[in-house]
Amino acid sequence: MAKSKSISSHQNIEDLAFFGGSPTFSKPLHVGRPNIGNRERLLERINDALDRKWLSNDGPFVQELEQRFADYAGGKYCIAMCNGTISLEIAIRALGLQGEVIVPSFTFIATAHALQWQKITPVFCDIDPITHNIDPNSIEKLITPKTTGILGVHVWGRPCNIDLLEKIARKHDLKLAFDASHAVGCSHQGQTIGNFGEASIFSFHATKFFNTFEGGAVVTNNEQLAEKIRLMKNFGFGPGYDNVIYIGTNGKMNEISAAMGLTSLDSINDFIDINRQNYQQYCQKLSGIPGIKFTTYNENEKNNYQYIILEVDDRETKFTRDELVEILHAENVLARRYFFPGCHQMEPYRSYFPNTNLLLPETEKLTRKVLSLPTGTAVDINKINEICRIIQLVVKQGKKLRERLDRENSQKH
Ligand code: T4K
Repeated sequence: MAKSKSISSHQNIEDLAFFGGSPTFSKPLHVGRPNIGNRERLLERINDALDRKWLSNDGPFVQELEQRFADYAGGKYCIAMCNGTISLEIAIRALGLQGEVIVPSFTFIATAHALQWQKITPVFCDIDPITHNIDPNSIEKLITPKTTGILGVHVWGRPCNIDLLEKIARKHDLKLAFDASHAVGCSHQGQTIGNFGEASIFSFHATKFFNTFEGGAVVTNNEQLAEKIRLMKNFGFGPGYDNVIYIGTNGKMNEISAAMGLTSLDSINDFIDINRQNYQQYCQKLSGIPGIKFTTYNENEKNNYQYIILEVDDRETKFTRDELVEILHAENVLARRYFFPGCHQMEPYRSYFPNTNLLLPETEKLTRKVLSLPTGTAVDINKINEICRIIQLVVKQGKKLRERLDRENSQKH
């Protein structure tokens, strides 16, 4: 675990770096700092690949990773690819989705773009404010004769309401797939997350707790779908040489990424343990603070605890989420506003569907409240305590903070 360097404990609002005090941390604490497993083992694997002179195109490390990840994610087949976005695009295409697909707006922009890139209209659905996931009760009114599928997202690794989504998909004869980018290592009702829907798509980006530098995968129990995806990610090449049998693209994962993936898999339980300890510490320090809602994980399921998520209710705290983010940034805590402002408020969707915000009241509210704090191997218990101390201080002295912020704002104008 990283050694703590800081630390200046602020006692008063005036001590905050935002108002000219010295920052709590001398170096930035990032959200999404990559986990690096056993470096020697990684370099050994990279050396193996260099010695073999087999660097890409379904190499031995990619094959091993696919096997191990399929077991880990709980599906029969895993197709590793160069990133999560291409994995989404290829899965969507292989599933034959077209026309309109229902998807939450509260997700990373890649989920929506993967549809629009293929001229499929993402029809944005509102979320359940408790789970932050697509609200099954809002789906049916969005279904039209053009709807071909539902793409759920397991936001923060907490599973969607899979049972209800399956029911709706069956009733309306729609394909159901999941963007499981956040959900490596998670379960739903005791079953690993790769078991649900037609396919689950994972991201192994550097910012995810399990990473392959860049990378992603589709996991499915459907053999034909898996074969189609394999063709598509490799230019449509069938067996033998010069044998193109399908339209395809280049979605291949390289051997260095797979070496990182295998090394990350070796340490995945350690990564999760660290995330869990961090989560428990944050939970202990931040639960019960007025106006700050701490997002919890269901302890009866497997979780990766990779996101530490707060909601700021500015009616109680007297400061807004954005003000808190600025205050934290000044202290070198680079909190993030995932997923602000929601896909529907980003281009091209904002121009295509200018009134979608009216249909997404819960998404609109959440995108103004939510923030994500640093975790993983980048922090330790002392750093977490200091981060929480800043939050506790600004909440406790909220009235004073509001007055000072208002004073500074009025001087600026
Ligand atoms: N679906 C969902 C639900 C997703 O969350 C994502 C990706 C995807 C699909 C698409 O999967 P990929 O095609 O990416 O595999 C980041 C990631 O780039 C993105 O992968 C991720 N979601 C998203 C939630 O976060 P940004 O724009 O926030 O990245 P950036 O550059 O601001 O980095 C985030 C933080 O991480 C910074 O504080 C710096 C730190 N960082 C980043 C990198 C790359 C490091 O410390 N080291 C690094 O190597 O999107």
